[in-house]
Amino acid sequence: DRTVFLSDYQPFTHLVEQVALTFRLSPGATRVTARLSLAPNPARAGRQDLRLDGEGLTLLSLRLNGAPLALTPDETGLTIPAGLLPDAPFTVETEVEIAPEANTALEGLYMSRGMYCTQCEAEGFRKITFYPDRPDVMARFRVRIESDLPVLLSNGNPAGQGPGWAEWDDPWPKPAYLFALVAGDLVAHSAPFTTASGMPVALNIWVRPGDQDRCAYAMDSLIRSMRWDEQVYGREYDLSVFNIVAVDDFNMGAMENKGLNIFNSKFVLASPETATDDDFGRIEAIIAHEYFHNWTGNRITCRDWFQLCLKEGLTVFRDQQFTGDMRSHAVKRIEDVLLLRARQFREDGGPLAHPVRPDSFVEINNFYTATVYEKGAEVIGMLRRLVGDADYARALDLYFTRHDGDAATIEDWLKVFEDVTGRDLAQFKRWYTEAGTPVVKVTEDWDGATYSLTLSQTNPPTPGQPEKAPKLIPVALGLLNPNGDEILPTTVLELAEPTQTFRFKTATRPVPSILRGFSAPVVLERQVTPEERAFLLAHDTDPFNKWEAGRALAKDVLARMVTEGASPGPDWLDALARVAFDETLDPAFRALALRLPAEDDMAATLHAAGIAPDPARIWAERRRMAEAVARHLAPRLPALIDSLAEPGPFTPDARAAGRRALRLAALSLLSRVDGGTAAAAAHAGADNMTEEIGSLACLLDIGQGAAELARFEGRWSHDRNVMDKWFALQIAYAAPDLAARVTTALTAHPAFDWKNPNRFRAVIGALSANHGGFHHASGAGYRLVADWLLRLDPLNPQTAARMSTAFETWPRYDTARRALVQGELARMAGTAGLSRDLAEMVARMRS
Ligand code: BAL
Ligand code: ZN
Repeated sequence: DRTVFLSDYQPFTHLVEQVALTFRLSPGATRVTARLSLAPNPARAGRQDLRLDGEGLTLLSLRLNGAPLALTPDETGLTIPAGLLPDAPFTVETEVEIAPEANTALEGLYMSRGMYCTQCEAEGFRKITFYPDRPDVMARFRVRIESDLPVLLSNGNPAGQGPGWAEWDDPWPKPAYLFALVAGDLVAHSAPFTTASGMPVALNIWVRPGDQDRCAYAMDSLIRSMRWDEQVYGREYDLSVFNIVAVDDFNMGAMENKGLNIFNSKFVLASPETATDDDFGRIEAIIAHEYFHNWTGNRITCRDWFQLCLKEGLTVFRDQQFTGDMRSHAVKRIEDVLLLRARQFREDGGPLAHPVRPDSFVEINNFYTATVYEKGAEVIGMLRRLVGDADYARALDLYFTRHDGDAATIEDWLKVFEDVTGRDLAQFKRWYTEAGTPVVKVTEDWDGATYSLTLSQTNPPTPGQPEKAPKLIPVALGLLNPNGDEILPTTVLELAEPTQTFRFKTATRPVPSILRGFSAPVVLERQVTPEERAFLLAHDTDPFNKWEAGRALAKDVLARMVTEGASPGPDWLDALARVAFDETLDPAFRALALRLPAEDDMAATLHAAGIAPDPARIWAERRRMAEAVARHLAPRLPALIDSLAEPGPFTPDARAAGRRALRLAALSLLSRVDGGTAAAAAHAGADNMTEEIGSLACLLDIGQGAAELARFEGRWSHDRNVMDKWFALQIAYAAPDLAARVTTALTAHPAFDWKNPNRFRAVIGALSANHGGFHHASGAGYRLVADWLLRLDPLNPQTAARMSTAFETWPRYDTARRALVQGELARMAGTAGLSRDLAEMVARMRS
């Protein structure tokens, strides 16, 4: 059992002052020499063995203070016994051999189409050399790379180069997980930057020759991120160069290695012809996220991997703020909550639920989750609401001055808030230590003079945490009077007890707008009439709750369609039409309001109401709902579509993107009544990928588009990122009965390179995201996904394990489906040689 516990933490036995690495690159036999300058750690009493992590390394030589040592590593590392070690600073030198071309796990040093690159977070550095591979060991790295490839990059500042070699020196002590190396035939898209205090920085985005004209948006996003962090958080960049490299084979979105960010190419490369508005938005957000890590993650890192949310929650929160400032806070908040509910609430309500700060793990790669990231960001948003903007800013300043250069903990983080505000945050800390989504029930009363709002919280049991104490929940409240005037502007109530009543003097019975801005990641339960929801949709001054009211109405309607065979009534359709055609509202907001509830969301909602969801029925009723909306809005859709046409060349800004989003939402509805005429015309005339693929989706959704799909493939077969969209779209729009068959056919396509994580996710991930198809009563969806996970696992356990979360929702469904999922989980668990990654996930989902 390799379970690691937070409670077992001890500082490392030694300090690493300096690391000198030399790489002699060769695809099958790369030599890595490492010279570590070490000293006993005064925090650990007595003489200690030195344990260096190392996996899959062929040890060629080992020296202690220059003298050869004959020691044999074990499966996971190398121990130099205390008896051999001096009680003073000393050096350890190793030479190892590794084979990057044979590294299919994409962790450590590997190759992606002829270029070398690395991924070390969380524990990949141990696959490169023997080293204390833990984040609290921070050292200065100097790196020499020897290779004939033209571009040789590592962290820090350039320290010399010549034919066949380059050296890099990183002045900032860092943990090994932030190490990076890239070597390849690359070209740079470059730009200069000057920091607020006048330091020049060379910015480079390195890509394959031919891709350099698709970096402008990423570069612009980087420059805006750097300026924003100076202006909003007072954080400047701290090296003379900042390099970003785009690679095609990557397990994650991107990685914040110090001074050398490595990105999945799909989050760098963009042109109007190849990238959608969503792609542009994600590129901006991920470039910002990785850049912001330079302070929240790199300058201040995590003491141990249990503290992962310290850097991830905070950095997600920061990138959300940035996107809000760049685009629209209202739209960004709605999109973030949609994602939070779709991913994190789903995780928190199932067998994989874990606290934002877990207290044990088998494989840390399995904890890069929506809970650590997205709920981690929500927790910071709550903290900011509780202390206010000014104290949040003061606390962050204190965090940066107090902990710069530290490997810190959640306790350190909360302490700066306590010190700045004088508040005791012990109760608030439960958000970090307890899993599960709290449910807040609302009852209310008005006696003619006083309005009483009673809030009660329950904290559901989660794996390993049957009982929970009440949390401190900030509930942002506004009150409207019946003519729509706001009589109480947004006020933060602090719900700390199991039940609390809040009273407000008012001579009219108010309509409450509760949990404005989604002020806490909770489920709100309240009996609300459709009339009141429609009132809030029309009048709420809080844009999130205005959208939420419409959302709740739509979910109520769809739930009744699924459970009672009801039909959408005119009140809801009229309310929706009013928003759709309200020109005073942001088009992006209107597009979001027109988005129908997702099938997976409906399944969760029905399950919460005690009803086993029938995926086929949800799919069919959701289509019937879309058709009813389409018929109701149809007469005004052509004019709306025309009015949203963008004259002039494509721009990726939020305003233009919002207009395209609404135009495509309208086009999708119109397709249901015009037989696809308008969508086919839009597709033929599209001059950007947003409209090209958006109109194709409209056609696929009504069972058309075969010719367009074929033409699309012919046009884009040379572009991997665009072809991922082609694969995913066909599966996303396949009807439940066809989804597994369409997927199987696409896995036989010559371009289905299943070892490439993006392509694997585009196909197998698309099937698991097709709710009706994945949960098909035949079990074909479950079987196909499990087959492919088992095939991928020996090569790339990290991606296989992450994608296994498709199965986490099984407790929602009927006995037959549960048995089918349990059968697949048992089959996976019983497979010989299953990776630690996938084994842990499967075990957690079975229990
Ligand atoms: N640190 C892993 C990638 C990211 O969250 O930025
Ligand atoms: Zn991150």
